[in-house]
Amino acid sequence: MQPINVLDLTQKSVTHLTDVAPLPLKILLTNVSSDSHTWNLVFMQLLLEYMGHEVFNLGACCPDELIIDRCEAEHFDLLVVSTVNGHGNIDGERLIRKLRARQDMAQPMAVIGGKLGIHGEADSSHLQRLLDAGFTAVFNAASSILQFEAFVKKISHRASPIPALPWAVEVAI
Ligand code: B12
Repeated sequence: MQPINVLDLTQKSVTHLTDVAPLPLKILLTNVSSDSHTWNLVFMQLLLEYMGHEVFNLGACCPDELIIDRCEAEHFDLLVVSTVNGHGNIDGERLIRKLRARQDMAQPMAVIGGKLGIHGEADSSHLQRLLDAGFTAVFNAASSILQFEAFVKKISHRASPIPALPWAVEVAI
C-alpha cells in the first residue's frame, strides 16, 4: 500500500493563511454518471460560491466523457465530484482513471466526496483505492465538509504553484 501524505488540515493550519489574499478558484463540479441526486450539487455549488470561487456545475448523471472533455477544453483549478447514491466509489474510480490516463491530465486536482458507498460513513475501504486511482483527496462523510472547506482554503491561499501529483490527502472521519 502506498504511504499517504496527510496534510495538516486543522483550523490552526488554515487560520494563519488568512493573512494572504485568497485566489478565486475555477472549479468544475459534477456528479457521477449513475447518480441522479441533485441537492448535493446545489449545496456544494452554494458553499463554493460563498467561499468566493467560480463554479461550473455539470449536474447529475454526467457521462465520464463530458467531464473529461470539459477538463481538456479549459483550465480548471479543481474538479469536485459529489456523489451520494452509493455507487460513487465505482463510478468515481472509473472516471478518474480515464481522466488521468489522458495526456496532460495530471491536473486539475480532483476530489470526491459525499456518500461513497452503501455501508455508511464508517466504511473507509474506498479511500485508498480512490487515492491510488488519481484523486487528490477523498472525503468520505457528510461531516467532512469542514475538512473540505479547509482543503479548499488551503489551495486557494497557495503562494506557489500547485505541487505535482501525487499529492494525496486522505480525510476520513
Ligand atoms: C432526495 C433523495 C432522493 C431523490 C433525489 C431527488 C433529487 N432531485 O435530488 C430520489 C427519489 C430521486 C432518489 C433516488 C435514489 N436514491 Co436517494 N435519497 C434522497 C435523500 C432522502 C435526500 C438526499 C438529499 O437531497 N440530501 C440533501 C443534500 C444537501 O445532502 P447530501 O446529498 O447528503 O449531501 C451532503 C453530503 O453528502 C456532503 N457531500 C455531498 N457531496 C459532497 C462532496 C464533497 C467533496 C464533500 C466534502 C461532501 C459532500 O455534503 C452535502 C451537504 O451536507 C437521501 C437520504 C438522506 N436523508 O440523505 C437518499 C439517499 C441518498 N438515496 C439513496 C438511494 C439508495 C437512492 C436510490 C438508489 C433508490 C432506488 N433504489 O432507486 C435512487 C438513486 C437514483 C440514482 N440513479 O442515483 C440512499 C443512498 C445509500 C447510500 N449511499 O448508502 C440514501 C442515503 C437513502 C438511504 N438512507 O438509503 N433519492
